[in-house]
Amino acid sequence: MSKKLSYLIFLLILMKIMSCEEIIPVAPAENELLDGPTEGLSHAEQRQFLNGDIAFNDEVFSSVDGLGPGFVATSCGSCHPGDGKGHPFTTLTRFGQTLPNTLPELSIGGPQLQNRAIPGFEPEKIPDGVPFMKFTPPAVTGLGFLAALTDQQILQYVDSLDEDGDGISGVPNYITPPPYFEQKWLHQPVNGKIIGRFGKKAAAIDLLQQTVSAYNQDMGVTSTFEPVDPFSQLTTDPEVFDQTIRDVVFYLRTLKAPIPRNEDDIQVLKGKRIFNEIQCSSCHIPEWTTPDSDISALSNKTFYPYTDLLLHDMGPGLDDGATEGSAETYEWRTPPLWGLGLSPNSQGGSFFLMHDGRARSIKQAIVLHGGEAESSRNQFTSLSETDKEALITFLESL
Ligand code: HEC
Ligand code: HEC
Ligand SMILES: [Ca+2]
Ligand SMILES: [Ca+2]
Ligand SMILES: [Ca+2]
Repeated sequence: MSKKLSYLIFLLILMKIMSCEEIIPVAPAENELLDGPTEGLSHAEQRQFLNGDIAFNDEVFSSVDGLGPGFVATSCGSCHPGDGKGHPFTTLTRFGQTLPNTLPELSIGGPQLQNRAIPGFEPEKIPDGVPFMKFTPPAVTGLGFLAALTDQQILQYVDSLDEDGDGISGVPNYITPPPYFEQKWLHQPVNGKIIGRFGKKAAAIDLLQQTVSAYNQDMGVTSTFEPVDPFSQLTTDPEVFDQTIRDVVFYLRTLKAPIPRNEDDIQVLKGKRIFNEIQCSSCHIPEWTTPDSDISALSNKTFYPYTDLLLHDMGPGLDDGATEGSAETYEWRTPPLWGLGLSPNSQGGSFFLMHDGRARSIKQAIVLHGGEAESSRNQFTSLSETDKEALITFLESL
């Protein structure tokens, strides 16, 4: 081989190596990612987590495997990318839930709009004059810890009549369980109803209910749990296996809690102090501990979701005109704040906060708080600029 040729080959190999280095991204640190299992799962549990992961993220439905006829999206992961919050592009639209203010005939096809349809079908349209509401997809990480709590634990923060006079009166959303509901020891029925924990108005009791209705309402995929197609109202053969639903529920139960970053930073510590001082922590309850669980990795674990899972009157500015369970039109469940700082990663690089994504920054989200949170919000707006910044630095570290 000539000297020139071997030099050329050497150069080509070098270029190849260098270009590979450019293409292969540096793996992000564990605390920058939401996706991943809780620590301490057994091998069998890790396998089920993986099966659920595949069903949630990789299983894309089409008309041959049960999608539609009406649907909103083709996989769970397309709305909950990387298990994080979704972009407003994947917003769900609901309508006709404004009872008792709306005529029942205006609720036909509600509560959810299936705005896409498989070939040969017309997508659903909202009837003229019917108000509609938008919901951006929330992150789904750490939910197993919230699902593991007992109703008794949630009830300790209820103060319906605001007896302590701080202007805050969280109430639970009592939900009529679906026929397939599996009562666990941690649930405490009141007149046959159970406390809802999931969804923006806490209308889903557990992760099974949330998953079953997501397949049904978001993808038009029926199951033995919910055999009625939302579009045609006809009963169909199950289009997803029970086992797949179980695996997805297991996946949601065992997704890790988001890991905070820069916890010891002076600004973060200062912001955390302010968060408590101006009553943010009255609704966004920082710390909880799970009781015993059938998944040992979830047993007796202290975790930091920053929610009370209760409904609060958030004022007329956030009233969406829709009720759910016992939730009024102006009531919202305190959303967890863990993972908040990572939201832009799955929302196309910027923030879309609050139930419909209208807040484009953390500061805007805080300023939109009204109702029971008005005093807390006013305390925020009268903070000095440096204190505001510290608070936001803390929130970004979650
Ligand atoms: C079209 C977009 C879309 C699809 C597809 C979708 N979701 Fe969701 N998901 C949402 C929205 C929006 C909410 C909030 C709904 C509400 O508040 O009622 C939500 C809520 C949830 C929650 C509750 C989170 C919380 O903090 O309370 C879970 C769990 C969940 N989805 C799981 C799933 C699973 C499992 C699938 C697939 C079977 C799925 N989602 C498919 C948009 C979607
Ligand atoms: C009365 C209870 C209450 C208090 C007090 C409160 N919040 Fe909230 N917070 C909520 C509720 C409920 C929402 C959801 C409202 C919505 O989606 O429209 C929310 C939403 C948020 C969000 C947006 C989360 C997201 O994922 O979209 C942030 C950030 C936030 N609160 C921070 C704070 C801070 C900081 C304080 C203190 C200044 C505070 N909150 C005080 C109940 C409260
Ligand atoms: Ca179907
Ligand atoms: Ca519909
Ligand atoms: Ca109170």
